[in-house]
Amino acid sequence: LYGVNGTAPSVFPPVVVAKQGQTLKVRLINDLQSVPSSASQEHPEVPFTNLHSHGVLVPTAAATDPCATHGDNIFVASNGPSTGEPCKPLPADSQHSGPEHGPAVLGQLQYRYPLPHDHPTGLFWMHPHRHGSSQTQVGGGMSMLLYVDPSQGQTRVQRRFDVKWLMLKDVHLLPPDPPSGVATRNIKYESDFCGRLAALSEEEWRLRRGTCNPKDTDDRTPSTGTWAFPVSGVVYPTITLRSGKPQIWRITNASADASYRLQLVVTSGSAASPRPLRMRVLALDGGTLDQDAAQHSGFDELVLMPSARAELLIDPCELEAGTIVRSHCVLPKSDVIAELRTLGLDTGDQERDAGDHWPAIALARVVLKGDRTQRARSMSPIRARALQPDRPYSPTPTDESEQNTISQSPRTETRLHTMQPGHEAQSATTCSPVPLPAGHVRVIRFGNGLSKTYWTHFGLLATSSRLELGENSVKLPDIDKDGIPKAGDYPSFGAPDNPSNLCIRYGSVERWVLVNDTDECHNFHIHQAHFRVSGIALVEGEKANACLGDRKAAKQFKTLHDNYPLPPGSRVVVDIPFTRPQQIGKFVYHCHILGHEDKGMMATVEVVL
Ligand SMILES: [Cu+2]
Repeated sequence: LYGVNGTAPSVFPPVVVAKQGQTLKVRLINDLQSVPSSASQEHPEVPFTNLHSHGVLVPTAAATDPCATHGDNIFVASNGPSTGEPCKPLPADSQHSGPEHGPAVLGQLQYRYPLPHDHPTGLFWMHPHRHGSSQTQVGGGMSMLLYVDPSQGQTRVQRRFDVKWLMLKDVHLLPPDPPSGVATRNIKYESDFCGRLAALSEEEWRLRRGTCNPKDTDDRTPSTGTWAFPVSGVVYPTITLRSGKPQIWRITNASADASYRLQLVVTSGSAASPRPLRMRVLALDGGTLDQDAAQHSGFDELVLMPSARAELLIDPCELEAGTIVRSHCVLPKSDVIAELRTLGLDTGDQERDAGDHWPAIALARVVLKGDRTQRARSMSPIRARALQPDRPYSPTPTDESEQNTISQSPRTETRLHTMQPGHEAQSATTCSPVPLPAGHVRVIRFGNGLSKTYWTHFGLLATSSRLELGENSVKLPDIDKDGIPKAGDYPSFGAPDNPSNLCIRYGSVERWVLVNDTDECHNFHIHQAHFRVSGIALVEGEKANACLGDRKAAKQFKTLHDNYPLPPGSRVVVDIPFTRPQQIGKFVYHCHILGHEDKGMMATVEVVL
């Protein structure tokens, strides 16, 4: 749980809203207590923690002195309060960690995040990023939202809407441990705790309001605990839309591991099966959709893997809750009652015992207020632009003609972002980029164990190949001939001389092919960078691609993402510009299912001049 500026720690701490060009200064106070081992389900909690600003393009600025001010540097951690001094470096031999963790301190950590003037506006978030503890700490509730507003503040269009923050984070609550009295979260919970995924009757949905019990017993206080799915800290809240006042929902999946498959359904009226409403998506994962994409972004359901975010336009007229006559909308006289649900999601094939099985939960009651006056309102088109500043951010364009080569062009040919004063990044070079073989692109393979025995092994294997990109195919002739590597061939984070730790020249735009060699979904994330998706190849079958949801259409989007779902067996081609001076330094790329990240599905990137 986080407390901010003196507020009590909460599952839903205050939202930080910053403007482009502003500098955010954060003091991290580590009040984590060691959990007694009798109450812990796995191992005693070692209270190392730190902070990461997800999706935010600021320098890592790893200070040599761990007590000095850092940028978005995850290679430093605090090991709890210090007596006397606000910050005291821990000797290297007492850090209980390998060199991959970086230095640690007792006491406070200082962070400084200078947002560039052209930083993308949108929804981001902050959470701890200590390798090995990420799942426990984020899953226990440690996260908060960060929104970047245009530098001139909210536009007139934005003020037309009511903004709702919907922070989704599941918490598994156990009864208090009798000897210690500590209420703990069972960190070994099973994703099928509430039973395997199946279609629910309306009667069963009523038993799933905000929580589910083990295998759906009616016992409200079972000894094995309750699994709660609060929305912004409240279990099954009511969200009310005043008539004629549309809302923007800013939704974040801040769960450590759980995926959501959101649907908004009308439950009032006499229909036996409720009707889904089309949701308008304006932004995904910190990237505003372009106008054309937003116009066609009517989604019946929206899949959010861990750390995914979406901004939705919730207008009763757009939702087809009203009657439309000649581009005017008339709301019904009486209220329409709807429900925001997650339909549940398999991230792997149940029959092959792969992946996780996230439950169906009724998340919130939604009241669309009626209009007794039956006034006809003129309808305005969807404006994703409403989320953007007047002068929009324009990313460095990638070279469309260079389909099969990474564009490691001379730096003079790549438009670089200018450095603003005070945004200096780390410049000490510790690696030198090794060019890929001629005509090759970088390939990142996601791997894990092939049997239950090796299930805890997760890793990333960086390699390279020529690329043959078709309409719906991604062929890698240099590696496809060799088949899928053995489970042990995917190095885990911290492995010595890890070939997946990359060294990249500042100024390059790299094309990466993300290859999911496993039977379950992963969610690719890279720090300090936004990327564009330029090709997707999927294995056949709707079930296999559940975690992609309606993003199947998203490959035409020009949107810059900081996350992207990788269905089992999929290949996703992304172009990543390393053209911002803030990117110089060392950071990580990883799967954002934090159980996978903690088990090693992460590697480093170092960008050098
Ligand atoms: Cu994963």
